[in-house]
Amino acid sequence: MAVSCPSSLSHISLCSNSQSARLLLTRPDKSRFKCSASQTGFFTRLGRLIKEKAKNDVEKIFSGFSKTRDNLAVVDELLLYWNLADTDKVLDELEEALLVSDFGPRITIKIVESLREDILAGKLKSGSEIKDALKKCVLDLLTKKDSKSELQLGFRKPAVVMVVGVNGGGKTTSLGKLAHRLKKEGAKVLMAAGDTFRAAASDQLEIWAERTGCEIVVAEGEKAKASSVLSQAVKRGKLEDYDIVLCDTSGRLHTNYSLMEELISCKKAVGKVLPGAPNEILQVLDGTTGLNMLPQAREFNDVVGITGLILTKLDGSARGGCVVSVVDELGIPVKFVGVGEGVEDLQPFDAEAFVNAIFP
Ligand SMILES: Nc1nc2c(ncn2[C@@H]2O[C@H](COP(=O)(O)OP(=O)(O)OP(=O)(O)O)[C@@H](O)[C@H]2O)c(=O)[nH]1
Ligand SMILES: [Mg+2]
Repeated sequence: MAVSCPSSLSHISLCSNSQSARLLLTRPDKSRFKCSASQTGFFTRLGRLIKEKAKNDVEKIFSGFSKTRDNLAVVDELLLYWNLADTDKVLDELEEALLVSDFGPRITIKIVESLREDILAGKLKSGSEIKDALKKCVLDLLTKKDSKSELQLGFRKPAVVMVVGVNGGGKTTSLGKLAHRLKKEGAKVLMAAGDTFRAAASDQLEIWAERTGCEIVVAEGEKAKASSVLSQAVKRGKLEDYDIVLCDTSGRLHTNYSLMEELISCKKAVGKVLPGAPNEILQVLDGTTGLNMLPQAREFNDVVGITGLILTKLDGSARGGCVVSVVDELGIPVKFVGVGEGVEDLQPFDAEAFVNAIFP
């Protein structure tokens, strides 16, 4: 297994050349955080820092939801002239607006019926009170599950994050953008090119490695197994004191049994090198696929246990309601949203900002 280092060190073999590994271990790297034993909160802090920064960037996060905003603009019109006698008609139209925005039938009914109950009980007496209740209802749905939207990186280095999902959803791109964010916070990041199916896949990740100034472990030879690339990367991460190893994987259909089995081997291989790893298995879901993402997420979750979601392409034709459906139906937190193809276009998910963005 060769380990490719695009920056200063070219092709060393970790297995056969432990001398190189030792050299790398002692190489000073001033730019990164120090993580002493007393700083057990290093990873917690890293996850939180990233989240806080995003709050400054709310507009950018949800500029992509213009379609959703248009669909939901009807809510303001409906509520502006609302009076008690029109309740059924207004709630019917609200239901339609939510469905068109991909809220999904289950959630839509939940929201509309809870509003109806409060209106009839006299708790909501004006259009603006109904809108506030609607926003609160959506926010509650997004936050009620006791799930953490910050990255959970554990307390031991290196933390290992696997990125999984169906073909073309944005795994490699999201991994690159995530590496950029983590690097900016001072973490020492290693990438692992675990997509061994497509010849061009590791080239694509190498471009991201160069762009973000990260090192990368790639497969040696065409027949290398994904699980062995990932386990080599985690070994190197351990030996060379990396903070985080980000593992890319091949796109696979959730209905393809043997490919899903391969994902289990990847997870096991990583855990063998570092018990407890991976710390996070993030599933990438393409926001433009709407509610079709639900069965994908369910299947991946059943097979490998998904710890967080990255919803991509929200800058495109995605409809925001699917975010609510995914969180409610699966109980898995959305940790990041992809809002473009650039290096900065991955934002931590902030439920409150999201609700304010779709119901301005
Ligand atoms: N507009 C937009 N495009 C994105 C986003 N994320 C990824 N893409 C694009 O989607 C395409 C597929 O992205 P990849 O990262 O290669 O997807 P993947 O899941 O790794 O694909 P496979 O490895 O083939 O399964 C690329 O053209 C990306 O630039 C996003 O948030 N917004
Ligand atoms: Mg890929």
